Amino acid sequence: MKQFGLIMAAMAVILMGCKEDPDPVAPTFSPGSVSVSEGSSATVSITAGSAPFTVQSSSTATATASIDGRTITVTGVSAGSASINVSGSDGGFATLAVTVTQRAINDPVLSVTSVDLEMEETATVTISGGTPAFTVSSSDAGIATASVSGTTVSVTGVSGGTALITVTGSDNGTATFAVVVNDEQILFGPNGTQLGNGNHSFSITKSHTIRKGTYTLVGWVYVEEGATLTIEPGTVFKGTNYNFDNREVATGSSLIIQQGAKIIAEGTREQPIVFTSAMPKGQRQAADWGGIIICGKAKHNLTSANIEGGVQATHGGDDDDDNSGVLKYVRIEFGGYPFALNNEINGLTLGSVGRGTTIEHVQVSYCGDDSYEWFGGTVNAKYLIAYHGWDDDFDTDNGFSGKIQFALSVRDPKIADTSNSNGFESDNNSSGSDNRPFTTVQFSNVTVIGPMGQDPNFDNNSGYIDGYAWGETRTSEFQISTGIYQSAMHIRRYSHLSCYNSVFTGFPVGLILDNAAGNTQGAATSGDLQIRNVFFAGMGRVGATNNSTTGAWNDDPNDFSTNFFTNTDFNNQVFENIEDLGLKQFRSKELPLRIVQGGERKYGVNDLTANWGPTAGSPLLNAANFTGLDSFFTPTTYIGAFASDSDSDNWTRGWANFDPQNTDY
Ligand SMILES: [Ca+2]
Ligand SMILES: [Ca+2]
Ligand SMILES: [Ca+2]
Ligand SMILES: [Ca+2]
Repeated sequence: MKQFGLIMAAMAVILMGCKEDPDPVAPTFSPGSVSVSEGSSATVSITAGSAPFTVQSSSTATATASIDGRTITVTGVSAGSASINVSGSDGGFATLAVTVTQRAINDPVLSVTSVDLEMEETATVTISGGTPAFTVSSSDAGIATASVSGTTVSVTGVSGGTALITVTGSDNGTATFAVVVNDEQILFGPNGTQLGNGNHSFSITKSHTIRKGTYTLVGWVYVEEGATLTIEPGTVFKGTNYNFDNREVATGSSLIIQQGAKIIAEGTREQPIVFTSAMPKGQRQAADWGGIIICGKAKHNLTSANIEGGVQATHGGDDDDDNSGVLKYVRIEFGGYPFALNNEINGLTLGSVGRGTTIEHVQVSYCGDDSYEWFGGTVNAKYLIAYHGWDDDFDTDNGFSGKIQFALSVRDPKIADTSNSNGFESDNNSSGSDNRPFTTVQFSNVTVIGPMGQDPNFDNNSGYIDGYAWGETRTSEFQISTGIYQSAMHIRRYSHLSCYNSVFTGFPVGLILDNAAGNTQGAATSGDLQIRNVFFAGMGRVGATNNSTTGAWNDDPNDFSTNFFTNTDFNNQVFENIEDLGLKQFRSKELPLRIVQGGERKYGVNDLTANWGPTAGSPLLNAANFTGLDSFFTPTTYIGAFASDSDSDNWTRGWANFDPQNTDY
């Protein structure tokens, strides 16, 4: 027993000796080694050995290490190999192998792969992805320059050619995009915000796209055969009076689309394309600039055809299907400049434009001549507005044979032209000869709100019709003369115009089938000229036979025009009072008066109150008839331009502007 006790004591001494001086335990790791990329960190657990530990990198230029309890954090610095020396508190030691891999480069991602630019034009490209901060460089700053702010790259076209723009991130990731600069300069001025260089005949010979923005239109800008001018939605052009080529006489700037050229001006209801005055709001007037002239290759009945207005632009040919492009959701305001007496630029002038062309949702406002004038051609149109024009609203000449449905005209009673203002004016040609093709335009669903009835003080003479004295302070070439009102429809000089399912209010005369030159009345008698399902209301007289510059129209009870209009076979109707039509409104003057000229408040219509539709119970409802009209015309049950006075039937809403005088452009 004593011997057993000695053995136990000896063992205890041995065990106690072990505690006092153990062998060091080398640390072990999980995972056993580590791979980390530049700039990233990884953790490793120490699975054996005595805490606390110390760590030390063999190469801090490659990787650094820190310790927290039994966890090592390794951070990659640059590609290579290193080892982390790990020492335990018991002197145990081990090395952790570290491999640092190259950081993955994060290339920038660009919003486009290429940009088409005009000279002087600036466009932006957005960077997503990549590693800020970014730098940019151009392969040829003589073609395009580039700069970057944050994640937005701006590029500006300098001269024709292609440059490669390289975007580099702080991690050296790169991305490139091409800038193709059109080699024909059409934009000038500060930041390329001027279309045309101001020359008398500035030619665009190549295809261009005008990016959404605000531009001035300067001089006469011609788009030549083979070229297409595309305009992005929401673009605004401000037309100027410009004294170019050192001429003493300024000329209203205009955009002229030549035969064989195209304009693609396709706005939207939310983003119409606007051509307006360059004058500040409150100071805009009719005839502040020229207008838009489009020339096509369809037929006309002239022998040679240079378009009216002083520009050099021929029109006409044999291609009735010709396509001059698209005008859609477009407004033309304060144009219509009188280049010479009886030689005016209208708001929209269409010379022999073919039926391949699209014209829909166009508004011409405060035009210094006719709002629309067609010289020959076959182009059709829907949804046209002529608002507060100076001369005639819809003027058709020289064999125009297009079809027009859904059109609105609203006259300003204080504005009429020296040539007498009409809703329709129509000729076959100036001599009234039977040159072919005849003017055979067909209108349906037109609402024309004439001057009478809008203002109880209306008086058809120069004492009342003062045109707000617009133009009186202008140089002679921009003055526009006032005159008097004449008729809803002046059809003369052998025109074969036809009109269906339409309503006209408040002119001194409703219909003039004028036989002074050419056999217009014969065309009516033979049925080549048709007026069917047309309502007149509040006219001074239903018909008169001849034009009058004095306003002295006869009251002949056997007047041809009156008898024709009231022929019961034709379903036309005459209402004594405009109120009888049940229109939502017909008095612009009772609407908010917002135009200010010389401190005086004048007419203007707030877009929110603009509604010329029929109210419930209107005789215009269920009065239409489309027998004999072709498929261009959408059959309606109603007469006039609008199905009802509801917002949803008001096709002017959203894109039209009935108060452009007070619009910030
Ligand atoms: Ca005209
Ligand atoms: Ca006219
Ligand atoms: Ca005319
Ligand atoms: Ca006229």
